[in-house]
Amino acid sequence: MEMELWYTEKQTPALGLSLKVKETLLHRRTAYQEIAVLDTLQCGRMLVLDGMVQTSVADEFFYHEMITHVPLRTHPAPCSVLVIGGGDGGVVREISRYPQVEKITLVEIDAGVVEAARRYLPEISYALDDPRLEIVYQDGREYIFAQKDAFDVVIVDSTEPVAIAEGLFGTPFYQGVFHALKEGGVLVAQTESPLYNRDLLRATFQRISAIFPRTFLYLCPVPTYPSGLWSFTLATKIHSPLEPAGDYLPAGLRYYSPEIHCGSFALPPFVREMLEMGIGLEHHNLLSEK
Ligand code: AG3
Repeated sequence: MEMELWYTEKQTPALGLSLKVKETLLHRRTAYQEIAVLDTLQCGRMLVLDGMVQTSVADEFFYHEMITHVPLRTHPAPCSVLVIGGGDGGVVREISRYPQVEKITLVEIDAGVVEAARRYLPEISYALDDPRLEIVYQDGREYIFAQKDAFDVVIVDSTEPVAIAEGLFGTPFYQGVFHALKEGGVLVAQTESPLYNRDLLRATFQRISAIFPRTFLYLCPVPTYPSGLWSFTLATKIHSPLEPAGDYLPAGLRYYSPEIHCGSFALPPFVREMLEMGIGLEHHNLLSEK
């Protein structure tokens, strides 16, 4: 009789996501974190960092398309793009679809994530071979402070704000990003679940909107992430994502479309209220433009 193996991420102390596992392809500890790649029956290969599901072959496209195409099409002419975190290569793959992008920089703290993705997740990581890409193995927080006026778009594809990623959710880091961005620059950061991470989401939105002239929140589903509903905070120096300026739309996308782009900024009342509670009505225009 075959033994059944299941992996459970405890998304809250009282709720878990369980997947039946065919095979554990990798399980190792690096200097930074515990890395696992599991082959699951439901979602195919899945990357798990410190016990938290980062991406699966079955549903990575929701997150990777939305964290990339929304900012890249908000900027009228993205040439130089920085990704912080993102060692699995999913965001780099989406950026590499744009012919006008000349330079992609990936700043990942843990070379172990890049190695794992190259070896076990080729459909997510293949663009790590794009000749326009430079990979820097460094803490994104240290890296950003040395950059001035260098990028059109910065994408923060981090893990949860614990341990190594904590510094990527603080005011000094976002100030660094502001200075690293060129004049028409756009920042996007993954900001967790609006259901399970309310305080973090509110605090992060508040920090970013205290630095950038314009700050927006958008949502998309990610079936394997806690609560299944995910948020992204997008901030700009000039442009509005509600009127996307980019005229290039990559072919073959599976979740992103121009209609989804605009629709994703429509916030359910419980999310709007949550943010308004934190930022006070004087900054409320940031949420209600148009
Ligand atoms: N980064 C955000 C993953 C957060 C998931 N949280 C969790 N499972 N508790 C994803 C990186 C993908 N490139």
